Amino acid sequence: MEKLSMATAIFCAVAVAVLAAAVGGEAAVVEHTFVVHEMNQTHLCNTTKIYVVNGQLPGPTIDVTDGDTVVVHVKNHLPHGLTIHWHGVRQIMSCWSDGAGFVTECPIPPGGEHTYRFNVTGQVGTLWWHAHVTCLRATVAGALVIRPKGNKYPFPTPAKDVPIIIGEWWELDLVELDRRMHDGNFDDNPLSATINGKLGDLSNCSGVPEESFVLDVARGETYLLRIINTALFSEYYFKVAGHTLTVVGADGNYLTPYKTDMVTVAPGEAIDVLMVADAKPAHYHMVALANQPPEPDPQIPGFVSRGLVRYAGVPNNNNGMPVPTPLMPNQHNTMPSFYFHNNLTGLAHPDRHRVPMHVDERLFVTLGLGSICRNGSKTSCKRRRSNETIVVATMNNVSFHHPTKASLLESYYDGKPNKTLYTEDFPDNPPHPYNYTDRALIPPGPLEEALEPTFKSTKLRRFKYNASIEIVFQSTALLQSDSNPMHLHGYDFFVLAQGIGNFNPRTDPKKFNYHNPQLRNTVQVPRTGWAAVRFIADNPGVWYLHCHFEFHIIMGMATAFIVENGPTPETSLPPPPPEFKRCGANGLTRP
Ligand SMILES: *[C@@H]1O[C@H](CO)[C@@H](O)[C@H](O)[C@H]1NC(C)=O
Ligand SMILES: *[C@@H]1O[C@H](CO)[C@@H](O)[C@H](O)[C@H]1NC(C)=O
Ligand SMILES: *[C@@H]1O[C@H](CO)[C@@H](O)[C@H](O)[C@H]1NC(C)=O
Ligand SMILES: *[C@@H]1O[C@H](CO)[C@@H](O)[C@H](O)[C@H]1NC(C)=O
Ligand SMILES: *[C@@H]1O[C@H](CO)[C@@H](O)[C@H](O)[C@H]1NC(C)=O
Ligand SMILES: *[C@@H]1O[C@H](CO)[C@@H](O)[C@H](O)[C@H]1NC(C)=O
Ligand SMILES: *[C@@H]1O[C@H](CO)[C@@H](O)[C@H](O)[C@H]1NC(C)=O
Ligand SMILES: *[C@@H]1O[C@H](CO)[C@@H](O)[C@H](O)[C@H]1NC(C)=O
Ligand SMILES: *[C@@H]1O[C@H](CO)[C@@H](O)[C@H](O)[C@H]1NC(C)=O
Ligand SMILES: *[C@@H]1O[C@H](CO)[C@@H](O)[C@H](O)[C@H]1NC(C)=O
Ligand SMILES: *[C@@H]1O[C@H](CO)[C@@H](O)[C@H](O)[C@H]1NC(C)=O
Ligand SMILES: [Cu+2]
Repeated sequence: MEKLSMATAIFCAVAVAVLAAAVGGEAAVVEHTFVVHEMNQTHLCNTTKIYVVNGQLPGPTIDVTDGDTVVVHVKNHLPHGLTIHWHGVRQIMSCWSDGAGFVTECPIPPGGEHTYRFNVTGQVGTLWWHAHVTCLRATVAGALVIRPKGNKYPFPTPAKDVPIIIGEWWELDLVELDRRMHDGNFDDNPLSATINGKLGDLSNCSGVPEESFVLDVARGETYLLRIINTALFSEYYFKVAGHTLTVVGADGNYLTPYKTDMVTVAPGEAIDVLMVADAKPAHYHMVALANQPPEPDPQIPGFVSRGLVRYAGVPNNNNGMPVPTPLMPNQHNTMPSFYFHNNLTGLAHPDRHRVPMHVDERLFVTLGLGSICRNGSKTSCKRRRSNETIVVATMNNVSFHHPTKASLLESYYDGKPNKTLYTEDFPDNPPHPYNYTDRALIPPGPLEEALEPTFKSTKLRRFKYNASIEIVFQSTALLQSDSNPMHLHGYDFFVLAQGIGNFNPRTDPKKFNYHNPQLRNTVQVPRTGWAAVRFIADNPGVWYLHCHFEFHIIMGMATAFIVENGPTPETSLPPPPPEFKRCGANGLTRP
């Protein structure tokens, strides 16, 4: 019976685009049904239970035009609570549809459903969607493609566009993974990287290689690759042998075309590149390789997935010739990521995208790790990776305590801020300045012991409507020297500059690019470096700000911004839409 209804539901889960206006009208309503369910999949001789939408991995692509309305009916057939976040969608005046678990809504209960409804306005390019509770987003994720009105691109219209979703294959159950990470256990790793769900032929079991993602091309045609990193763990280097890539967009905004042989994509980022099939007709490998800081940082296995670009008319054996594989950087060299991101600039901005020149609120935010005592003691326990501590992550020495029974937005909106749920004292600066990028902060030290004690709490920061906000993020070397892909919900920010080492407030602002900075929803704050961003707080609501490395967000590298209402109804957050389901006593939405 249950099986039957599931099959029916999946069968019916097709996208329906209804033209809202008559012939020639522009805005459409694009409607999907997402059935989220368990499925078995076998890789590397092992059958694993995974969580997917409509039987697909990666999940279905939502394909819309700028100005459309998106309606997604999510049916939760999992034994766990679930929310879906529309990553990068500005959600102007529709914070209620953001889908961030315990931030904008409580999870949809097992067997429950929820309708998300939002407009996509003034954005074009690639965004994506993913589960925003626990680690389910490793497989509950897909692309959200936004086409320009009239299909008018600022570059030659590509023959075809192809999502390239770089992810990971986990053998461990993702809910169990989440439980272990909450408990401070970070010993689990994925088995392989994936490209569009395929592990690729560099992985095999008993000599039988895994399937590779294949991109079929015709010579002379231009392809728009929409490269999205949905991985929980790593930033990736991506290359195609024998081909140059031209970066033309990121996070739903155009960029000044930038030619390169390699793209770097951190978790949370979406990078649009053009690839012209202008090489000698043959087969070519594409490679996605995870990078990581070198020792003394803790090491994880190197993850890689290899795919194939296959020209039409070339026989399967590639005419007996070896298939060229791109030469990848050393996985421990993180500088190519810095150079890549630092080379990107925005394409001339229309008026509404003008860089704010004044600053009302200035935040300097350090990103690092710390530890809390396992036994609940505030201060006394053995530090330095002893089993008496749980390693956590911090922003300005606050480790975010995720609510588990209520949502921040509902609490704020109801106007009776429950002080036991959150406070509004997220600090604008780190409490004690120190040499943030000193390598001697990485164990075995010796400097970390005094700095690692920290606390868990739910500290938010409130902003007036229309305030101009500058944030300088500083990646530290405290306990480890990872980069941090920082993602803000509900906004795009201008990335004014980035640098290696400690931010210098006297000299570094002179490097700010006010002319054509990139507009992003995720900024890859370089390893032991900084990035400066600015935005106008013109979208009221409660917006999650967090690192998109899953282990960092679980460890507490997060906060949320409250943006107050403006003076008029048009500048104020409307009441929850009729479909919105309030949080019940058990921390799940009421039926
Ligand atoms: C997956 O496989 C397990 C073990 O064989 C089985 O019990 C379970 O019903 C399967 N799940 C699905 C969704 O097919
Ligand atoms: C989306 O746009 C339509 C048409 O402009 C408008 O009526 C509707 O209120 C908007 N919906 C949301 C959720 O903002
Ligand atoms: C298969 O995966 C499960 C976890 O899903 C793991 O416990 C088991 O050890 C794996 N078996 C092999 C042969 O790798
Ligand atoms: C299978 O994988 C192993 C270990 O990665 C590798 O040494 C071997 O060459 C692979 N075999 C095949 C047939 O690809
Ligand atoms: C742009 O990339 C090149 C090649 O990696 C690098 O040499 C150069 O320093 C980068 N430019 C900037 C401004 O970082
Ligand atoms: C926690 O452990 C430390 C050191 O072992 C001990 O000094 C402290 O009293 C304990 N605190 C609590 C609340 O149990
Ligand atoms: C910590 O490790 C020590 C020695 O390995 C062991 O005796 C002790 O029981 C452990 N404590 C906890 C809280 O796990
Ligand atoms: C405030 O929130 C806490 C934690 O969710 C809850 O235990 C408590 O009952 C709430 N208090 C009020 C007055 O709503
Ligand atoms: C901070 O640490 C770095 C790396 O260890 C070192 O090169 C630099 O001189 C230190 N800066 C200061 C101000 O001490
Ligand atoms: C964080 O705060 C704790 C408690 O005040 C302090 O011991 C620790 O040194 C601080 N760490 C940092 C990085 O500021
Ligand atoms: C927002 O701020 C700008 C610049 O300070 C000002 O010109 C504008 O009138 C403000 N808009 C609103 C709605 O407050
Ligand atoms: Cu991080």
